[in-house]
Amino acid sequence: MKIAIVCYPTFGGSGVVATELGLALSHRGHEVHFITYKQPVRLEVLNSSLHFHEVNVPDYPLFHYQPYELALSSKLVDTVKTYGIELLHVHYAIPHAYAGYMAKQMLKDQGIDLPIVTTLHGTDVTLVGKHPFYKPAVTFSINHSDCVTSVSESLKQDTVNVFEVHKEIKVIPNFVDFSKHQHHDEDCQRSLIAPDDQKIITHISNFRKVKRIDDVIEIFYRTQKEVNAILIMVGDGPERLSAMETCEKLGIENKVKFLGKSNQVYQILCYSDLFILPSASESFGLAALEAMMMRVPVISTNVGGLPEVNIEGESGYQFELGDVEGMAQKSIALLNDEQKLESMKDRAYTLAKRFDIEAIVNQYVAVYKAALGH
Ligand code: GMT
Repeated sequence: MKIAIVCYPTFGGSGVVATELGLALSHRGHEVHFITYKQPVRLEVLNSSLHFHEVNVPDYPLFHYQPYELALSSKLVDTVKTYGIELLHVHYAIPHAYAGYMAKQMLKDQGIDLPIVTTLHGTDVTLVGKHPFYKPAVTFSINHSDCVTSVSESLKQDTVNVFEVHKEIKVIPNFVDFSKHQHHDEDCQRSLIAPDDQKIITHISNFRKVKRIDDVIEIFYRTQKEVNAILIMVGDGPERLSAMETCEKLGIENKVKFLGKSNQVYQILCYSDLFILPSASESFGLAALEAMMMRVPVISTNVGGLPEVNIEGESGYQFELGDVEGMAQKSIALLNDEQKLESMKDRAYTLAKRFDIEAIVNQYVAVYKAALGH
């Protein structure tokens, strides 16, 4: 198949999923075309079955807001015609599903049928999409997609609750690639980061309000009083600066390392002992799954799709939103119990295998075939 993928090219989960899916499809012999404003961060190699087409939005002084959707839909039309694209897969409804619909209509005018698969990722429904300014357009683009998928049962339910959806939503969970990333103790170089007797706690996110960065710091603050530990903060976003200030106020700035955006998340997870994700909302929690794949147990809230990924008492523990004391106490207990920690690391790894890319890519291919009427 010749497939065009539209996604955000940044470090966010939806972009990562879209890119890894495209890579896997190209390995299976499909021709994949990424169409977005920048080369996706995980798309390192381009070849005859893996293309990138940049969407340019020239600045024009008349416009207060530059019309990205317009440029994207025009680029889609051009690319579909030039390369004979058979199907469009858009990740994140806003504005991609809308631009996809416009492209589909323009192509229809020229006698070309382009089926659209829309994958909902989370904040496009639970946060941004339900805003009254966007809701009618998002509802419309969901209902006019040929197939709609969501990354968890929880997100499917949220979508049905928020929008008047007439389309069936198929749940296809996010995935990880075990063939690319394996935990090998000998490759971890843990000793470069911390001495043997020090535990390593990690948090990875885009540092938005929804990630409850204050809770991450508070959980660590309480934990480090009882356990010799450091906290590694990976990612960047609006809450980073105030989190750094809080660490200074609490006198733990030497124990908290802010690494910023990193291409080395698997390397960092490899030497981590515990992953913290106290989010206020999380449709799936790809970062938690990536941690589990690297044998890192997860302390998380029980919101959204997190209970579908992090299994209570097995791969980690779940708490009510804001229960920093509960999360700290469980972190302390687990990090102080070497045997329990080791068995939970093993179980986290085993449970991550439910989301191995091999099985999940087949589900997307089946959806593509259905959209194409095969
Ligand atoms: O977490 C974010 O804010 C980024 C966002 C994105 O679009 O990249 O993540 C969403 O999609 C991910 C991939 O499907 C999910 O794993 C995240 O749980 C989801 N984030 C939220 O629902 C807050």
